[in-house]
Amino acid sequence: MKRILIILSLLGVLSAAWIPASQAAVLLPPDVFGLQYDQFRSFSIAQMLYDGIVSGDPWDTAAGTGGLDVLAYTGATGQNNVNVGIAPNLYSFPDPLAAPSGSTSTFSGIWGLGGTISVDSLYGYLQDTFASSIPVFLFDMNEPGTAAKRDLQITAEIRIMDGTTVVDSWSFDGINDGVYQSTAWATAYGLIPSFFDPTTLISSNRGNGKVDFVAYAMGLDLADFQGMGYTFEGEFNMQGLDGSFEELYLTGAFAPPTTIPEPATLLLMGAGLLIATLGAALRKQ
Ligand SMILES: [Ca+2]
Ligand SMILES: [Ca+2]
Ligand SMILES: [Ca+2]
Repeated sequence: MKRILIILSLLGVLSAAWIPASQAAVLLPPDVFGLQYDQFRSFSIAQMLYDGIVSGDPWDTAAGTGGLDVLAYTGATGQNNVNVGIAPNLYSFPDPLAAPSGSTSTFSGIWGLGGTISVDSLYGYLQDTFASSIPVFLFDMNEPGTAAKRDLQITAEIRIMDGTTVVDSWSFDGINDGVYQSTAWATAYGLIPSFFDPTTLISSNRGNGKVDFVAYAMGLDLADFQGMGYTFEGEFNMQGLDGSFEELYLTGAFAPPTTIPEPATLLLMGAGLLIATLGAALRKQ
């Protein structure tokens, strides 16, 4: 009996070790499918789903699914970032920035202002939850569909800080020069052309609280900055805000593409373009 108990308890230890401790990050498609906004690359999920570049989960899931993502900006009241991640490795971060709710069309704020987000804590959260060290941003757009209102403009900068000194930074703006210009607005488009059939316009807004854009800062890997007492902050500016509020999440659920496309991928993309062109030509007849 004692021997059976020992075997059972050993099995228990082993099976506990087999439970995945984190949810593996899903790789983003090659950069060619995204748009460059200075030092960031942004992908439209609606466009990629339409073009068949990605499909199903996790692309089609709702924003903040399962409470694994950190909320950096929202208009929903009472939201916080207490105990985010997979138990027992839970992390807490500052409350999200408060999005304006209809009364004003502009926003400006810094998440992590004053050194409230430790790089080590953010790195730990990404490692323990997604086995990743790269923060990726999810944007749930919420603009009305009319031509005058469906776009919005953004600039942003992610900074690694040593006290009040900037150690490194990544700019998101409309001038691709590696320098942050807070008023060089980059447009988040409400309508985006199909990659393979540019005459077809797809709505970026997927509705129902679903994520619309995934973006990452090129070259940002917290593994390069952990263990040094640094802090993390994100400055976000927006204008052209209409309708309800948008939401911005930080996650490790997705990870940047590791390399440039393989020759086989390029061949497939070429075939896809050829098929799309033939399809468009046939439809015109
Ligand atoms: Ca949306
Ligand atoms: Ca707008
Ligand atoms: Ca710039």
